[in-house]
Amino acid sequence: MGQNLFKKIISAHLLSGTMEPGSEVGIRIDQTLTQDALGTMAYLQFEAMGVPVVTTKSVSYVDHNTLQDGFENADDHRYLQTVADKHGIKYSKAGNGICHQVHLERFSRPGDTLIGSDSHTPTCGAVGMVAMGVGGMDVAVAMAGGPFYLTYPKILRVNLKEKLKPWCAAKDIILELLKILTTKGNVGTVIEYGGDGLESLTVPERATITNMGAELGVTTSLFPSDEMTRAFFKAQAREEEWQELQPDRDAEYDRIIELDLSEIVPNIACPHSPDNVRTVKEVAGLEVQQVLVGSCTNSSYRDLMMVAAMLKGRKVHPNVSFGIAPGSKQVLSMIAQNGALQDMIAAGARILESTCGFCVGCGQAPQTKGVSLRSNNRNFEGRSGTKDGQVYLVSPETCVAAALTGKVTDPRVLGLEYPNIVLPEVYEIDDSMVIQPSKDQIVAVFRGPNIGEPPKNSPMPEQLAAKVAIKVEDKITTDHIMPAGPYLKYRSNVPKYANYVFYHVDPEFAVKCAHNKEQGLASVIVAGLSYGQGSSREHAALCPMYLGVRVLLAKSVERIHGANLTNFGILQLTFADDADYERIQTGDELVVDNMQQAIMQDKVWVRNVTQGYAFETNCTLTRRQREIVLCGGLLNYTAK
Ligand code: MIC
Ligand code: SF4
Repeated sequence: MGQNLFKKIISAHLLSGTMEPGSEVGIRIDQTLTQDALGTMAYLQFEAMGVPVVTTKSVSYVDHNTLQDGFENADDHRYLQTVADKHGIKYSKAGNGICHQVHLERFSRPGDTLIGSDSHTPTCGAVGMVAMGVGGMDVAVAMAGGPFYLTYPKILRVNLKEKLKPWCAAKDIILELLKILTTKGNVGTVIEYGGDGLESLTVPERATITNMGAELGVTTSLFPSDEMTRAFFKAQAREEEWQELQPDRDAEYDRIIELDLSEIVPNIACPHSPDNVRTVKEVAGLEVQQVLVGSCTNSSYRDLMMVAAMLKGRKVHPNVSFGIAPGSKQVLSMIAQNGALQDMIAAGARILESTCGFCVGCGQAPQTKGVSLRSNNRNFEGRSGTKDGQVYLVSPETCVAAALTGKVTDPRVLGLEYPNIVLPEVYEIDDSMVIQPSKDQIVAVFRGPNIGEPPKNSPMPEQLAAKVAIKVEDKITTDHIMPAGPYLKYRSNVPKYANYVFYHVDPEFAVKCAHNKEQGLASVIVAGLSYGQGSSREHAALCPMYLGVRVLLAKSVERIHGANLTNFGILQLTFADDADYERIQTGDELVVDNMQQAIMQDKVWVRNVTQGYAFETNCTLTRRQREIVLCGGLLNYTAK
């Protein structure tokens, strides 16, 4: 049997382990990326490792929070620039664009491995890279030359056939897959796309699909590197970095799904989950108050040319606020030069900065109960900044249809001529907003008062006594655990940010943990299925750790969040019997005895002292991960 593409790339980077589903492999990392909201912690951790210059091709982006409402944000940016300069990291200034869009354009390379402290890092899988979202600590270790460990996944092949009909977009393909596979239960899977349908899908369209693999919860998604990829590299003046990469014809897969592109119709993910997908036709007629095009999912040159062509000579509906955030300076500059930007402005669109902005709740919060149609990838409750905001996820085509009519509208019924968007043969190349590092060891790293030390955990005690501080249900996202938006500016200040853990779920959470601490008890989080979906933000582990959380008891845990918990020394256990989830209550006091021994078993017994019973839990960590947890996290483990 031949090899699939994932296996080919991993075997070229394999440092330890066997490539079998479920076993841990260590791999060499070629490239890393970070963004401002999670970069500061990654670089503070990197500094703590004492390595002078990174061993990887690394880029530090500023794209998430550029509002600079107060000194914190600007201070963080200056810290990032100086620390990058000193340690050999390229620095992409605010305004240069969204990390995944820029990385795809300027740094991606078929066959390379990339990890990034952002869950949408798999976007670069569009050009045949193995690109994965991880916690900042893992990025720090890779930059220092250490291996990256992952559980070898199962490979799901998605065979695409035929081609999309007019007005049906790449976004509709990935929404269709979300309908089929949902956001739950795909941990430990990698998606490889193949089939004749590839021929008609351009690199930016492929990137929309790999980008939202993050919402499926898969480890990564990848496309082969073919002639379409070559054309993209040529147009980016980087043809020499291209190489062809295909799976073997008789490659092995764990599962195969067929998807007929000609049957895909405009789709819409309804509040409050990316897998709550219906057809646009089913939701048509709903009044819309806000439309936003942008984010790392849909802000490419192709997308914005489509938007401009649909807007040309028309006006945005009087009741709609329509914002457009181009994905990168390259995109913005090109649409400015070819007149497309003017068509947007004339139609009444609001031109926003080339950043994540609205997507991460930095501005553009919708009105009370407002319906907002967006081209991005997440519509978790409250993420927009308005708790009762109703966010729907759609293609740029469907966005414009709503912006013009004021209602959810299937773009096929608008009666417009379908624009023929031709991708440029040459993109505008100007990398002047990427600052090359001096690697000068005497550079003074700027540290504003908002930047603290990364807190360390203590080793796991031999007898762990803890109290359940919160019990939550299924599909708790990292946005529930560690809200972004207005609190983003505290990302470098853990003691301050920790006050907001579970802020919108139980505002008393931090206080309860502090109370447990006073009584000499650790805290426990109890959760349902798919705990920790969404963002890679390690603060969702780091801040609970700071508050004294030592154990997560859940029905299941998502990959990146699970890895972050281990990195910060929080033990994750899953219920052997769901009935035990039902029985346990907030405030219950729990005990795990003989931790050194207990943690090395696949079954760990937990005593519920309050209710007077003991129950069994599963521990699925690898031996290395168990040792990390015992040490109280990766920093302690590495030091040891
Ligand atoms: C997101 O889309 O949720 C973010 C903001 O990009 C996060 C990173 C973060 O929390 O800073 C992600 O996806 O990892
Ligand atoms: Fe930025 Fe949104 Fe993409 Fe996250 S999902 S990287 S916030 S654009």
